[in-house]
Amino acid sequence: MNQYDYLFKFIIIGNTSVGKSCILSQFTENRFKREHDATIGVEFGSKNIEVDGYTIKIQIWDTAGQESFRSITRSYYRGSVGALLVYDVTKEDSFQDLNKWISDVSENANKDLSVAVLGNKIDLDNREVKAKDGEAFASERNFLFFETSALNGDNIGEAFYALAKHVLDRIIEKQIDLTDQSSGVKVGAKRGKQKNFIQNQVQNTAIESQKQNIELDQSSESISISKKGQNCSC
Ligand SMILES: Nc1nc2c(ncn2[C@@H]2O[C@H](COP(=O)(O)OP(=O)(O)OP(=O)(O)O)[C@@H](O)[C@H]2O)c(=O)[nH]1
Ligand SMILES: [Mg+2]
Repeated sequence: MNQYDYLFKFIIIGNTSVGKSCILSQFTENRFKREHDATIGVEFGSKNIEVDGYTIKIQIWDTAGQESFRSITRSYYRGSVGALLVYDVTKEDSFQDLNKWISDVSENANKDLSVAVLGNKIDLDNREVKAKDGEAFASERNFLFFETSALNGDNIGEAFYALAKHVLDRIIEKQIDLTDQSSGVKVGAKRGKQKNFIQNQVQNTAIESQKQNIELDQSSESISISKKGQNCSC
């Protein structure tokens, strides 16, 4: 049963071996894998979180970073409302390649995608990318920014939460068309029930006030009749 208010579809993209699959498994199962089993095509995970009193189901598509899978993974961009763009802080080239991933996103994904840039593997000592460079890159483009470790879980939950909140705020500000099938957002049964409840309340209030108007009309009619009667008897 889809007991959530909204479902958000997110994609994780970035060079091979930056830790995308580990970020997913750390977020969904609090699990870390030492070995690199390169993702073939795409893998999938999901988790419910609470944001500002809303239950959000995050559906995550973890894509393969290897070049040979690019044409397959590109087809998963469309219909996403959020993207986690990952680089490895110990690999300068994975940071430089973010531009490649961004042009891929702008060619294939929804125009108003919410994006979070994640500099991963901060538990390692051999850093090549400074935090301030990652931060500047993200803020120039109005993207969220986090430095993370899929190994010990640092900032993983926070990054997903912030991206979900960014999307939720856009929904509340009516910047996302929820009737658009490819928006990357689905309204869940929980939200539907609340909406029906509110609609019923509004309808009941309208019926109630109509009833009161009829009673008022009837009583004013009876007043005018009795007045007429009075007039007649005069
Ligand atoms: N120390 C450290 N190692 C990490 C971290 N995240 C991932 N790794 C390691 O990096 C390697 C690659 O991780 P994956 O999650 O498989 O990488 P990926 O980005 O999914 O790679 P593709 O599926 O090929 O695109 C693995 O050996 C992980 O154990 C991290 O935060 N810290
Ligand atoms: Mg992977």
